[in-house]
Amino acid sequence: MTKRIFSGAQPTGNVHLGNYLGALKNWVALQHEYESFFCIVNLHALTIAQDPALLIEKTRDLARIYLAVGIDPQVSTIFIQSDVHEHAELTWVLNCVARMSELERMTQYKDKARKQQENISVGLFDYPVLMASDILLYQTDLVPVGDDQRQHLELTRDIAIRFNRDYGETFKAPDAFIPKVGARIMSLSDPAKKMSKSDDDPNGCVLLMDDADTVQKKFKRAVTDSGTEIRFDVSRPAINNLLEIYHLMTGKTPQAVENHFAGKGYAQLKGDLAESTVEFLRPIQQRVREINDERLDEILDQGREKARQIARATLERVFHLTGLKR
Ligand code: ATP
Ligand code: LTN
Repeated sequence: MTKRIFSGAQPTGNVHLGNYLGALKNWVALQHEYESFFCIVNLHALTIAQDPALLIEKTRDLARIYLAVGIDPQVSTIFIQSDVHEHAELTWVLNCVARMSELERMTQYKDKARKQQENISVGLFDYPVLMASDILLYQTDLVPVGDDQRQHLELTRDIAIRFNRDYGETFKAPDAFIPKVGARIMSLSDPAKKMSKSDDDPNGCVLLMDDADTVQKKFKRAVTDSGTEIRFDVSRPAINNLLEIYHLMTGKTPQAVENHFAGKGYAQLKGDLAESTVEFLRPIQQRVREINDERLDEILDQGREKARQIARATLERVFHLTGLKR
């Protein structure tokens, strides 16, 4: 049987190079080998305050990005999380399987809670259980994500295994697919932090929809390390990050990248990086503009129906085994 992949992104901000290189790029590459489900996780977005009208808009924008980067709706299912009620329903059941102590250990929760202090929603705490429900509903084999999601995937496996043990074999325990290169693209303004939409400094993060001037400006301002040699070196995280992005943008091998920059300076690296990124983004931005609203609705409607069918079957079994339904 064809194996399945499931992944998702939150419609909370603008998609950046980190999201693309760590996750979306691999979704596109894997979609022809696997039966694929790509979700816009708007329930997750609600874990921090959102403007309702803007959330609707961002949800559709993210769907356009999925299509523009190359997710093919003929082979992959694209849908909105809140369109499939089973996600919320399974979350309740799995809330009764997950342990407080497990969730308290989640580093993403700890980081986000530290930033919000006063108004940490229960939803933010419960975020990983909702994510486990997303994945487990579809009997997923593989979950392509960035490195920051590793711990959530381990929790998902633990929840699946515990449910199966306590109630009977139901869920597949999924594996994470985390790329060797690109799983953790760092901020251009602080290479100790990951590139993130929620970063206070907008210059750290190159957005897929940034225009050419903005891309150039952001790379120009990128911090660098001491030393002048341009080569891959993990002990010089700023240059390493820029080279990693260049390698992924151009498809040149690391050796070819080093040869290209041998004897050259940082200004050249930043200029070339900006140029290849602008070239890379141009067709994506063009496609975003071309996607028409009706076609988008059609794709999301079809996605919802396909996703529901599978989600319903899993939830039926869960309700049956837990005594929620005869
Ligand atoms: P952000 O921190 O940018 O707000 P997020 O993790 O909250 O991102 P999502 O849109 O839900 O945002 O993430 C989509 C995917 O992008 C996930 O698989 C995540 O692991 C990946 N990702 C996020 N940031 C990076 C990064 N800097 N490098 C590589 N992958 C990343
Ligand atoms: N937590 C993920 C987004 C997400 C996800 C999922 C990823 C929600 N549900 C299911 C893969 C599979 C993040 O990247 N922030």
